[in-house]
Amino acid sequence: MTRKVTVLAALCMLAGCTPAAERSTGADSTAQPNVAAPRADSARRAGAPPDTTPPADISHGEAPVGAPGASPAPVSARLAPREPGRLHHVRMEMRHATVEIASGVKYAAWTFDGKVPGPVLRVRQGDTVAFTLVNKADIPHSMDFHAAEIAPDKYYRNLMPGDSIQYRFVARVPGAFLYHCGTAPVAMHIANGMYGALIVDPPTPLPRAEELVFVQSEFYLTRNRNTEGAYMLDWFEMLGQAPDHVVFNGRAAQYSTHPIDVEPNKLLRLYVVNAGPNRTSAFHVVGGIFERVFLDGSMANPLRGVQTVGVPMGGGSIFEIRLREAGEYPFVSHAFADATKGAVGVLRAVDPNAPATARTGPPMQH
Ligand SMILES: [Cu+2]
Repeated sequence: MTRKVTVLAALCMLAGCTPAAERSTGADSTAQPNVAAPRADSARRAGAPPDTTPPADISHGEAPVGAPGASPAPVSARLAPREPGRLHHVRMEMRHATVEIASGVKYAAWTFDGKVPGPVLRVRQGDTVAFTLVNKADIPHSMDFHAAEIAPDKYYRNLMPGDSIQYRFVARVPGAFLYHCGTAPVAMHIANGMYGALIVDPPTPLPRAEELVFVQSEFYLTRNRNTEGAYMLDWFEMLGQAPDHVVFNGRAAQYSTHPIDVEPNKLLRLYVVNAGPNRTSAFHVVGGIFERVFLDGSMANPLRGVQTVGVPMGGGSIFEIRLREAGEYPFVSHAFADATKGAVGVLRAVDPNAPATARTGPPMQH
């Protein structure tokens, strides 16, 4: 038991979190029972009310919605076409980097290629991935490709600082797959930002569509920031599964403040991968019904005509939908605590032939 606590404390120090003994004497110890009092730095805490005052003038407007013509989001959700060829050389560096996870909120992340999530990869069923992984961080890390069928003890092993590994695998199964660092404790490495999506297309192309990719994940923040002003992982909040931010593509509500323009009635295909580590994504588009859903990426028996589909941690589903008229359509995790914490965005269906003044309809009320 003592050793367990010691190991946990060491891991905690590694992650910069606050040990339990310190927390019990911290600022929150004076909080009244049964009162969800925001902490001192409440502006970025999940316990604080959302800063939509007045609320966004849109149903399900859990975050401010950008004006027409808003600049693109910090991370593009557009899924790029696959590179030609059947052999894909992929090189990734694992390094620690400060990233922005919500407006004005910096986080000391562990990353693939300096980004959270890591780069989106795309291949076709039967393609070979020639992978090189380099550890530029000062602690061990590794890689676990859900799209691969290979022996973990050979290929997913820990790389010490400065080490690298090279191997190949064939992407035999189509789908929307997670990749993540698999170094123990895995929850720590995922919660710190080490994940991404690998899309494997079927050999017969799916119908032509506008394609977007969303990786959902969570952040659990320490009370204090490091010398660079960045928050770190609070290990105990992570164990308690109470994130401060739940995000698509690494930043809370970025597609609400920067809606994604699409066309009415055009087929959309959304690849939704959930890195977690703890929260299921109850993926839903307000004002739409999914025509088809490839549940957890399976091409065998798509669901047809469904409203909300759970994407589990470590899973990825492919959603096809058409937005029937011009307007703003929020997409959310229908676990609304998580939407409030940032798992929300807006698809803005804009008729390319409509005058700019007619591009948004009247707000709906529920
Ligand atoms: Cu790692």
